[in-house]
Amino acid sequence: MTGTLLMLVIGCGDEKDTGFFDLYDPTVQVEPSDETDNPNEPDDPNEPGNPNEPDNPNEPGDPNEPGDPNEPGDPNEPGNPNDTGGGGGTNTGDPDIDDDGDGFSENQGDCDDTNGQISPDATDFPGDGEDQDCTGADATLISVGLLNGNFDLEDGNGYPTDWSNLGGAWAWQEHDSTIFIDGTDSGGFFGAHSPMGGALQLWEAGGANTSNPGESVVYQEFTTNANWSPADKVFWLTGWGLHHTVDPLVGNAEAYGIIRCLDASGNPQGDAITQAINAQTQLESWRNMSTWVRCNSMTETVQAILMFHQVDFSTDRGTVFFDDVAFNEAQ
Ligand SMILES: [Ca+2]
Ligand SMILES: [Ca+2]
Ligand SMILES: [Ca+2]
Ligand SMILES: [Ca+2]
Repeated sequence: MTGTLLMLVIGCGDEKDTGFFDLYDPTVQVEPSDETDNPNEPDDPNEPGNPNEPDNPNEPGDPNEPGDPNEPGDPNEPGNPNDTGGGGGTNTGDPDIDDDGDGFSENQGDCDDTNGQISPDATDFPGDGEDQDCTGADATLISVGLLNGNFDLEDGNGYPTDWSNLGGAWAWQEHDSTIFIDGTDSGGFFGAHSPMGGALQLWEAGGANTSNPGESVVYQEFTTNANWSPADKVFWLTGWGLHHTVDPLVGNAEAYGIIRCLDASGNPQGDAITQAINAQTQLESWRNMSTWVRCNSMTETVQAILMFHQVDFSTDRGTVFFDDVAFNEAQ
């Protein structure tokens, strides 16, 4: 709104004052820019540099005149602390200059001062062979301690062992033998994931989750202790999701994974959501899902969450299966 208004104001001004910048100012003496330079006359901002005249911060650098901190760098002139080197944009080689503009010079820990995506503040994506955060090595993923991520263990009530169920929503484990539809127990529609084990089944809460209507949720959480803290760490949640012709997702029903960072009072300090399984997702085909987030310094607890979400209780329906979920921190 403000931007639109500003543009309108500028537009009106331009229309009314078209000639403003052309007004003649008798106090400014402008010499023609195409005349031959004269070593004895005052400097001219529009003419090429002259080695014998005083330096001018507005004209291109001259290889033989002293460096000017405000002009673009010249490869042959004496060192200029603010220039970007001959041609600009490449590394000057000066370890005290932040050449790529990421906030760190070499002496401040930038291990690649020609790449603004690499610095001590960058996120190091694990397993890509690149050390984006300048620790000296590519990040690796270390388990946070997620249990029963393959959903092969269930408690006496048929719920997945070690997972908490939030708000009375409907979410629990099913073994493939109980949902198998073609009469054999050799894999069925679970395919590559848990052909003989369990998977998490989530479906619509239909309002049964009174604290978060429309959500069916299971989660595990990890809280600061004497040996570990989630503060300032990057977490990755990965897993597989599937829906099937038996009870496909319809309407705006969808399911996804979430990482949520919480402070000591339970207030959100950042989160991230994976790709969703929804009505448009190919049926009977496991989809790989992943996301990552850097929890901030206030974070005391981090949660790995799997959710089925409805917007409209009457039209958003179906069943989603999750399997082989992992929750890691990057180190
Ligand atoms: Ca830098
Ligand atoms: Ca850099
Ligand atoms: Ca990396
Ligand atoms: Ca690293």
